[in-house]
Amino acid sequence: MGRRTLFKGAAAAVVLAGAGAALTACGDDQPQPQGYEGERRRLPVPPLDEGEMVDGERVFHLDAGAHEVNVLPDRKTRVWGFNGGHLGPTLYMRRGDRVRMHVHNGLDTMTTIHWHGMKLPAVSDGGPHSRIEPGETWEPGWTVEQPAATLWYHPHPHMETELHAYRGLAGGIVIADDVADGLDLPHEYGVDDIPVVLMDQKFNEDGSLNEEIDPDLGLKGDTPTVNGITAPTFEATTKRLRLRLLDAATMRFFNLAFDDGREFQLVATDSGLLDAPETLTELRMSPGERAEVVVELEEGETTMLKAVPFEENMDVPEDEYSLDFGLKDTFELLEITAADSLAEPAGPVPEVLDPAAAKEPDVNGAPERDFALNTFEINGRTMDMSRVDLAIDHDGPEVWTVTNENTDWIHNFHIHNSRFRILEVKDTDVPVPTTGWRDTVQLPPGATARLAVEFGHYPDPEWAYMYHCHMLLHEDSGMMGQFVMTEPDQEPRLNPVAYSEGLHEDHAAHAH
Ligand SMILES: [Cu+2]
Repeated sequence: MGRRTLFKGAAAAVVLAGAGAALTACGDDQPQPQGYEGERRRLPVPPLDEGEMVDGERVFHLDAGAHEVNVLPDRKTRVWGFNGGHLGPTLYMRRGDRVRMHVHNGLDTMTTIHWHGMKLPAVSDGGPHSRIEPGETWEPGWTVEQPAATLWYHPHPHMETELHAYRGLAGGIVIADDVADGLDLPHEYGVDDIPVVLMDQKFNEDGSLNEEIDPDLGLKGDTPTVNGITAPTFEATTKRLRLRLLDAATMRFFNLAFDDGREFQLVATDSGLLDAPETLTELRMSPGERAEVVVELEEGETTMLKAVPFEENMDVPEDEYSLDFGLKDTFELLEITAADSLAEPAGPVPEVLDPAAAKEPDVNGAPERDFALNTFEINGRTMDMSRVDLAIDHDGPEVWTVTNENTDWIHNFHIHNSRFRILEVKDTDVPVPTTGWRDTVQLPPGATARLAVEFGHYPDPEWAYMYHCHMLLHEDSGMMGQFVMTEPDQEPRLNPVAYSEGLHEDHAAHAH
């Protein structure tokens, strides 16, 4: 077990506490969110963008920019988003589609946009190498070769991901396929199939975002937002709702439940449908994760989706020297009111969803790799854009064993261009969610997770994919590494343009 994590905040607090002042570092310090007084506002539903079919490609246009919006009911906040608003449209694409993105950077600073959860060539992945300078347009393309799922897109610039994501540069992606379309699950977007983008922020008196990055907790906020506003309400017109939940917060884990403790059905995790639904009353999510849940409503009733405390605080010690990750916070997130008359579903939620999802990868003889996360390092190193940490020269699965060596910090672990099954989580009593196909795993202090990982196979020795902690302060502080997919016995050789000067027109992703 690793050493106890040392961090600047605690050291400072100890010095200041000399005269016996009370410390309030711990979880009973419930933040008072802003913008939750008064009447609730209607939940904004991001527009569904199906792209435009051009020469056999599904073509999307995203224009990143800054905008003044009412995140809070009574004050304007300057935020970032795509195509004229806060956050971005929900992109709709189908398995088998060839897609092409036109991502224009209308901001005054460089950023990158990553397609989280997508299997695709590294040159199109949108990691920190794929710089989009102000005024430039990046045009990656790929073929969607994976099952129906809820993915998302978000910024990934080197050491600045947290701030860019905090400002709101994020949106959802719905991948559809025939399996998902054939199921009797809600799928009318905005009516009974609802994106729920969870974030948290801090606001100054004048409504502007408080962008002070705490050295230990980054931009963890005190005010949660859903689809970009505080205190939303959604009026349901159907008896059954599908919520596509996304933890798009920079640092915050959410334990989601309804205020009346009602059961709901988990039907999909990060990478797509489960083979069979799972009945839950609480759902734990960490930054970057998605989950699709189905909830049943009675006519005329009201229920509230809440963030409720992680009872065991995810094994983070509750003393004045440990960080308060907000795991004991309670928030009222999304009110759902049911109309007096609700459309009935055709039948019960199907007992079988995607039978193919039950099949685990055969990892007999698969290569094994170990990753030790400790404060801001993975295997004793912080991120270096010019260093390839590992090369994968085959198209089979691998077993990755990931350990959180910190005894009082939580982490999670996300792998680009992949999906995985969690074979085992050990050395913890925390109930880590393990069902289904995922691209992100939660790691309580001391825990080890064994993952059977399947990668998209797009050999290219010049472009790297990332693996990292998705708590964005941790990622920005170096808790990230790079892997390259190669042909057998091929040496990785990162394109120097990709990490020194940025990606320019003549190096655009069209090559693939
Ligand atoms: Cu972390």
